[in-house]
Amino acid sequence: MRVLVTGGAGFIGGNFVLRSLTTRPDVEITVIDKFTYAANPAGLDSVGDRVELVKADIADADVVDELVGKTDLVVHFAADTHNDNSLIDPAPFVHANLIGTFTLLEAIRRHGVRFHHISTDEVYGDLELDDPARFTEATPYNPSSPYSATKAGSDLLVRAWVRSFGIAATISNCSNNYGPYQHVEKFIPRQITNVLTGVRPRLYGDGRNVRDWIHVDDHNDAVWAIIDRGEIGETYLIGADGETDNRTVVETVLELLGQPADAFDFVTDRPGHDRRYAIDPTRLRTELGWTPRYVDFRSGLAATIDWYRDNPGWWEGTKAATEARYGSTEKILP
Ligand code: NAD
Ligand code: TDX
Repeated sequence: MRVLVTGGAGFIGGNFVLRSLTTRPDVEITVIDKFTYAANPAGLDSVGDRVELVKADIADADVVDELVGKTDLVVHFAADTHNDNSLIDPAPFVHANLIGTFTLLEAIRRHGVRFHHISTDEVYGDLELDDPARFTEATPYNPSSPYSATKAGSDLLVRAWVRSFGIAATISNCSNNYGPYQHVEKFIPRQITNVLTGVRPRLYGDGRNVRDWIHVDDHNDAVWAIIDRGEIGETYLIGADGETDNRTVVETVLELLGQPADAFDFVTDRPGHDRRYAIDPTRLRTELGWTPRYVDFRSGLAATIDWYRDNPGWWEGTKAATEARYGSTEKILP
């Protein structure tokens, strides 16, 4: 099977490529990636010539048409992905997430190729801390940030192309991922690499916001379950019952790195900061038989800390610039 992976030089797409080479000996992979600031192709160093890498924008209709025309399946990870950046400059988010997805869908329609669209639970907005509800496939869309609004728009484009043009597509909306090869701008790698470089972790607001953490390999195994056994035109939510508040995550990182649990700072909150995300993954578990392998968040986090400690060469080059960007907007609260 020939698979075109968009955004395969990023965090989740890169892990998808690495894992698929082991779990799926029958696949031949081509990656299309623009290699934005978020890409780090060093993660793919070990794949040699088993993967073809194409440096291009998914909004480039000619390149996309040619690549889609010679594949059996497109798994679409490419996106601009960091909420904080979308609050400073939303333009690249509209370009990659909306125009890029539209460009892919038009090629999919022309060539009749199977499409799987990767999306996020942020399209549903947020939940109160004391709300017993979790997001399901029936939850109405209510995105908060420019990032999540463009992801919601991209999901709706896919749904319309299924209904109006009959393309063979599925969609998954996953909760917050953690694991190796995640950019140091994101919460968990930022705090781990802060401690490793002697900087105190930074918690937005009151630190009580909740995210539903899932290991990136569990996410990617669920993606394959949907590609193999999912119903065309359907949406599946991916989550691993990992609800944890941000302060607990930071305290655990500090403890696992041998630091006092209170050695962190509170900083200015993110504007419009979503309070809580929580996924009900019943459909994925009961209909497709998927179960997560990483059920203990603390040990998954410990393994992730080990990975960042053992691979400084992968992240050191981007750390200073990332912190300089944060430094221009955030202030330590008294
Ligand atoms: P990432 O930022 O680490 O990687 C994104 C990749 O897409 C980068 O390699 C970048 O170069 C590439 N890219 C960006 N714009 C492009 C363009 N116009 N053309 C081609 N390539 C382009 O992101 P990630 O965390 O790996 O997220 C991957 C996907 O998963 C995204 O669609 C995101 O919305 C979704 N998602 C992420 C999470 C999470 O917790 N990280 C959770 C749920 C869903
Ligand atoms: O330094 C920080 N301090 C802090 O308290 C950073 C970077 C974040 N936070 C908070 C904000 C969130 O409540 O931690 C939480 C997680 O933040 P991010 O890693 O920026 O993730 P989030 O905004 O939840 O979005 C992520 O999950 C869904 C991904 O970045 C998205 O791409 C994905 O769709």
